[in-house]
Amino acid sequence: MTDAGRPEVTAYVGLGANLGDAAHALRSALHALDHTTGVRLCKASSLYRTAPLDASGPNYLNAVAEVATTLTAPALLSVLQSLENEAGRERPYRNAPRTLDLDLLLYGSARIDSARLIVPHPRMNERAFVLVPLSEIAPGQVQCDMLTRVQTQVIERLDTT
Ligand code: A4P
Ligand code: MG
Repeated sequence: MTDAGRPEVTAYVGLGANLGDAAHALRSALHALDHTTGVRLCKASSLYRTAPLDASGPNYLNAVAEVATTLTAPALLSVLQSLENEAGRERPYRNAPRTLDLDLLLYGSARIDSARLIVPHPRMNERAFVLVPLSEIAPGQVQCDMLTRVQTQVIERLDTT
């Protein structure tokens, strides 16, 4: 759903969860994003089962979504954080297992470095759980050598949608 006024910007959102019903959390987040004023869901990757990276706990489910949005990047981040909170996200320690994590990966070609938002996401290029689903829906955003650098990370595409 988008509102009139500002031009739409194409943005990419990384989704992850490894607590509770992770598949349900990711699908619910995609649905909620598409029903947020100023946000239109364009594409969603498959779900991927991934080994925790720099983290402990169960395997993650990860995915990436392409949205068209008339929201500013900080406003979009606020939407993502509200959805995390609605999913019961808790932050007991850094990289703790989570019911839902929504990261703003890219916002058009913007480069943002503020106290609460860094775009492109600073660690996205080190992570197969971002680059593989991103390359599925937006191959132009990911060069082959970027995928080569993360090829030892364990990631499995699931057949479910
Ligand atoms: N923040 C700054 N820039 C952004 C951005 N582009 N998108 C700030 C989202 N948030 C951004 O985020 C911490 C702070 O980052 C926020 O206050 C926000 O203002 P958070 O969601 O509370 O915590 P986080 O996601 O754990 O932090 P961080 O540092 O982004 O974690 P990472 O680096 O994303 O790592 N392994 C697998 N297999 N799959 C995963 O999804 N995720 C992590 C989290 C580790 N290992 C993983 C996975
Ligand atoms: Mg996060």
